[in-house]
Amino acid sequence: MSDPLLVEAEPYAYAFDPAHTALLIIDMQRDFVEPGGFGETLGNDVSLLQRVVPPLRDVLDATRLAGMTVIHTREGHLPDLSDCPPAKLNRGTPSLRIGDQGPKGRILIRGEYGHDIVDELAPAEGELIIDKPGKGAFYATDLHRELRDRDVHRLVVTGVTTEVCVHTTVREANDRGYECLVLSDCVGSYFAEFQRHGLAMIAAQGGIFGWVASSGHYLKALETGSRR
Ligand code: C5J
Repeated sequence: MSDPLLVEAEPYAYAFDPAHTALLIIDMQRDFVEPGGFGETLGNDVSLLQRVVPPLRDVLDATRLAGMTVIHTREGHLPDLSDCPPAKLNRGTPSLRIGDQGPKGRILIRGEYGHDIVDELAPAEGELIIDKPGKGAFYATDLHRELRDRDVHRLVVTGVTTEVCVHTTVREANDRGYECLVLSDCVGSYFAEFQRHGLAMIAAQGGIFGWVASSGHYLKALETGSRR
């Protein structure tokens, strides 16, 4: 095995071997990032999430160039809603509920335009897409098996939202033995304080859930690797 690449990170440097590491892009779907989708029906300002797209695009390009595994997730439900618990369906007072017709199709329903990933980050041929009914990417999906099949033990985690699907997935991954690096400018929240505290919670206590670094530090490590 070659020497691992080192990323300057909190709480200390994150070491990874690109051959055993995947970039995980969580729920960069129109339903969360663009107006007229699930995020907006909950009363959120979606422009805050759009900031994530340019740095994440750079990370995606460099990760593909490095030949690493790239995995995309999408949160959503079957058209008959049989995989959507009533607790999720009936929660709160959104302007439209999951399954209702919105400007981008039925809200958070698989196969609808709004459910798909934004154009800038569209999956390339051969990249795995995990459709998940929950907030965590491991719940009711094949993600753990797919990662084991690829001999992947480390995850570079990006996407939205920081305190919901990113956090849930990092916690699930951590409990399954994965070492997660979260890229601070490639994850986004509708709430500035949740973004700040969500990131702090991951790296606190010696990295209780994982590591946090900027995309610049991750890209620098990949560049160093390609010059070896
Ligand atoms: C939410 C997500 N926020 N992808 N989903 O409901 O974080």
